[in-house]
Amino acid sequence: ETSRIAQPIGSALDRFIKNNQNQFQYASGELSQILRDIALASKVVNREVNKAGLIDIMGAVGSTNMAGDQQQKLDVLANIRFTRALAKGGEVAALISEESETYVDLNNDGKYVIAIDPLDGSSNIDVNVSIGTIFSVYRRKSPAGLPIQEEDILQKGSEQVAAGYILYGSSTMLVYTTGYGVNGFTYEPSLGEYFLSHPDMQMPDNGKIYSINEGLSNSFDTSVKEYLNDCKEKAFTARYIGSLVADFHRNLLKGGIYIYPPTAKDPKGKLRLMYECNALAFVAEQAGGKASDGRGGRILDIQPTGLHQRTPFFVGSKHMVEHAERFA
Ligand code: AHM
Ligand code: MG
Repeated sequence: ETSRIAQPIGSALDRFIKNNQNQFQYASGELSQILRDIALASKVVNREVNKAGLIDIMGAVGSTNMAGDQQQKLDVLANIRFTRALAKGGEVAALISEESETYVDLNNDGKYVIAIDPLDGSSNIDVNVSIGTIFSVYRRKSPAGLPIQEEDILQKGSEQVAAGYILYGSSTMLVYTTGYGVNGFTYEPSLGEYFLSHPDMQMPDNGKIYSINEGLSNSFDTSVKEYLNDCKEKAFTARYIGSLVADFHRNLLKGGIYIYPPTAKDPKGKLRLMYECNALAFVAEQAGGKASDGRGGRILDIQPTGLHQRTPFFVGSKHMVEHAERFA
């Protein structure tokens, strides 16, 4: 039984996960547990993100410690929170993170591999602008019990069994897919729970928003420049937060396209295939949208060759991405 189960708006995340467990290709509560662990860590990170502006003040007020406890940077802290939460349950064999040079070995008996960008858009923390966490869940290929292999880590996005993001915005939201549509949950801080607020999310096929760092346009390919001219001729709306999760989320709800093309500084684009692009590509496709490298190559079909590999990223409303590709 793998059909979509209608859930009433307002379902608590835990109940939702439990009720949908029968959709998972590999039975067992393991994937459910991973999703719960990610949700739990995100609540801790959310609390820390909300206090970000107070850290210096509180630090000064409470600074009796002459040894000088160094305040950890929030992105480092978020990495620790998610790693700990995912290590605890034993389901995860290895974790790869934008914050770590190589993969982190967790438990050889675990059946899953996680890729995560614990706190994306971190340059936005100090200015009180939305930031996010992005995650992908893969099933390992080698048998559990053995040390983790390269083939377990370097999997294509099309092999994700779950993916999603947390947006720390004016509300905090968790949006994820296990391959049966996309559901969005809003965090209720006083209850400490996520509740289903956006069931079966669908990205509009078309939109009028384009999101790109146009300040870099001198070094864009002609095709991208021409597409941007087309957007202006149509008097589209330019919106760029500079936090991928927030830009993506807005376009998911309203219809739009996000582009990070090759630039002089980043000839392959800036964004990382395994921590940023794959998860959002999976969510986009599950919501009826599209994600490509801008030249007709599906993001989810790229075979990664390195952990921190980058790719040009065109993601959003299906017709907009297809139209942008026509200029290439
Ligand atoms: P980060 O992983 O160092 O935070 O960089 C990723 C961020 C994305 O959230 C955002 O879309 C992009 O970088 C913005 O880059 P730019 O400032 O070049 O426009
Ligand atoms: Mg990032």
